[in-house]
Amino acid sequence: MSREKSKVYSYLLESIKKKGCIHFVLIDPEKTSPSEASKIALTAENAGSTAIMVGGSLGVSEKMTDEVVLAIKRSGVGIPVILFPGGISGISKYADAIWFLSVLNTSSIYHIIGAQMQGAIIVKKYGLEAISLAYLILGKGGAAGYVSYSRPIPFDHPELAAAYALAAKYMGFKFVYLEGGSGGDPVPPAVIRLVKKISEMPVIVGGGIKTRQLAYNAARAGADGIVTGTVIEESQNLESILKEILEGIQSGVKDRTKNQ
Ligand code: 1GP
Repeated sequence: MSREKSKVYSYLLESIKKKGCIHFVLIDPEKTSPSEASKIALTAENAGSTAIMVGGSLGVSEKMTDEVVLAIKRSGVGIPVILFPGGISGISKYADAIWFLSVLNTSSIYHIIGAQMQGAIIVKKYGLEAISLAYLILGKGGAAGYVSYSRPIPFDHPELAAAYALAAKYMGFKFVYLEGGSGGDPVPPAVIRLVKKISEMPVIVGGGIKTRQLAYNAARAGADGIVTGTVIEESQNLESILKEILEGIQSGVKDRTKNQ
């Protein structure tokens, strides 16, 4: 993709409008080699995923990020590559855009604005499109919650997540991300539903979505985007797991519309 201002952002919004809920594959450069990454990205594009996210919480250097993004780009993948950085070493000049994220429910100022201040200048230098993302960590929080000094929002308090999302909207964030923690328990539908209802923001959900049913549940509850990482990394049959997740999303959207 060319580096027009807001190009990826507009593409995401249009895709959400068209599909009701979009799918992102998350590739962690610490767990996935460049050649595996390009295979995953090509398969995801063919299956109907909207974009590829690249990032991880631990052990990811800029070189590793560059190598994975470059391999994806060189294999001819046409959908955008969006960085999902766990820190300032997760920024690659070869990506199309970056989730410019702030962990709103952390107890550490560094994870709200410190890393962002250091990274902003690199993002500008590389000419990356920055898409602001309010990152909320829920449930057990996983590695992302631990490394970012978060106070994860309990799953049985959806009103807290909704209040954060509304604040994020008033602060001008473009997207909100509900993170259950990689490989953990997925964010419950009741949380997604309330966040969407109260904030009316584009809501992305990730963490622990491993089956058609879980993708269905999140899409039906109103998620605008669903991220899957672990299940793709661990899969022996990429085509079939991607097909399952995409089918779950589509039928969740269908049933959501039916019941409105
Ligand atoms: C992690 O939400 C993402 O940041 C994806 O989680 O690896 O469990 O799919 P999974």
